[in-house]
Amino acid sequence: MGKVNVIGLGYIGLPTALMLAKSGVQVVGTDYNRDLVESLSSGRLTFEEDGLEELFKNALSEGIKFTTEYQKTDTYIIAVPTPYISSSKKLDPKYVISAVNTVLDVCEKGAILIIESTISPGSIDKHVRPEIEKRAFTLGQDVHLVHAPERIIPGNMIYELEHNSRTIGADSLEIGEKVKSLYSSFCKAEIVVTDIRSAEMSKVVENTYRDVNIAFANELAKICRTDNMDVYEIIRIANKHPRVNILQPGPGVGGHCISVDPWFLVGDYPDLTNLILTARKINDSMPTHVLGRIRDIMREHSITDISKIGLYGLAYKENVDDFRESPSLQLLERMDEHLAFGVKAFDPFIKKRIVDHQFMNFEDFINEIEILVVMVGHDHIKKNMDLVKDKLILDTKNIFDFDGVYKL
Ligand code: SAJ
Repeated sequence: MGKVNVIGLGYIGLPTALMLAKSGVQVVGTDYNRDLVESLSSGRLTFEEDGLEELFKNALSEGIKFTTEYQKTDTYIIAVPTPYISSSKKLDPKYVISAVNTVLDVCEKGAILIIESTISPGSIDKHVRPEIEKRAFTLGQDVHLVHAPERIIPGNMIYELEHNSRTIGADSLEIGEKVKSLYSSFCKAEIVVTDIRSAEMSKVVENTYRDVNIAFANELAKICRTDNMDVYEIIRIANKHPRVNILQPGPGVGGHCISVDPWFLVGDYPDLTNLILTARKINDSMPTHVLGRIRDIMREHSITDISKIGLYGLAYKENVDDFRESPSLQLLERMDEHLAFGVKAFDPFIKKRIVDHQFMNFEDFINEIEILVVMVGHDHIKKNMDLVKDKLILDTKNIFDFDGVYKL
């Protein structure tokens, strides 16, 4: 294999490109965002992630390059966004299609196009193969398609790139094995080679499994609330059983993966997805459940002023700065629909203003509120518990263990 051209330098493409480079593979990273390319070329990272800084330095010293141009080579990794259309719940493959077409403009004969972006099952057959055929390329000769879905979790990406098992879906075993050996340059775990449809489907199934499990935990939280039982204690005990592993309830499910991928199955198999659809609905109902809990606390303490409520955490989960589909944003949207304005918000990871009444300083935020609603369990709040002890606290993440704290 010659040099690898990684297309799309976001949350997945960049760490993958850096890992390959660090492992001695010749890598060029391409992104159409000029500012991003300039930033990376001058040694500035574009997002925060544990261990990314060091990896970046290593990759730079191994000679990784960043550009807006697609390279002429025989191996491409495409990690562009796959947005989903919220009205139809379908995937929008436009960035993948345009990346594939641009690769076809420049690639060498026999090139391998590895698609890492999460796609709905069947997308390669439906959207990618026809593009290639339209251009009169013969699949399996002029160009080979591979789907190698990523599995890394924001917050622990670098570790997981090296230690998570991976799936490679290819049309032929020979190409599958070739790509497997490329990924083995940095991935120390098992790499399974399969066909493309199985790779697409297993990726979506993994995230759907997690969504359904979280929905179960959230439903238990609601049941326990009505009868004053401690859901965390119950899950803790149930999980002692060797074949039970219930996840944790929370204020909702955010991020660009678990709250999105199950919809692909619902969209494509509407008559067969009762459980999956119900799980989605339960998880989407959690911000409203949190609102109900806030209302309970306000009533109990005769608080009527909404501006006394402070949401802690705007990110979709702990210790990341990604706020896509975050439960806090979902909650604020629902309040907005009910003309309930003025809730304050703070997130130590989010340095730009994304909502009204957002504070940039934690102490100022705390001084202004009476009810602290912990939506995200960042380490920051765990270290600052002393500062909030005199507040009414609704802890949706079960991180406070002192008396008087309200839970989900
Ligand atoms: N959450 C709960 N309860 C839990 C665990 C999570 O409410 O017990 C919530 C989180 O707070 C968050 C959401 O679920 O709002 C999703 O967070 P997550 O940490 O479970 O997962 P993601 O979305 O960051 O990453 C997932 C991972 N998939 C699986 O674990 C099956 C990751 O491995 C994938 O690479 C990623 O999706 C992806 O890109 O598809």
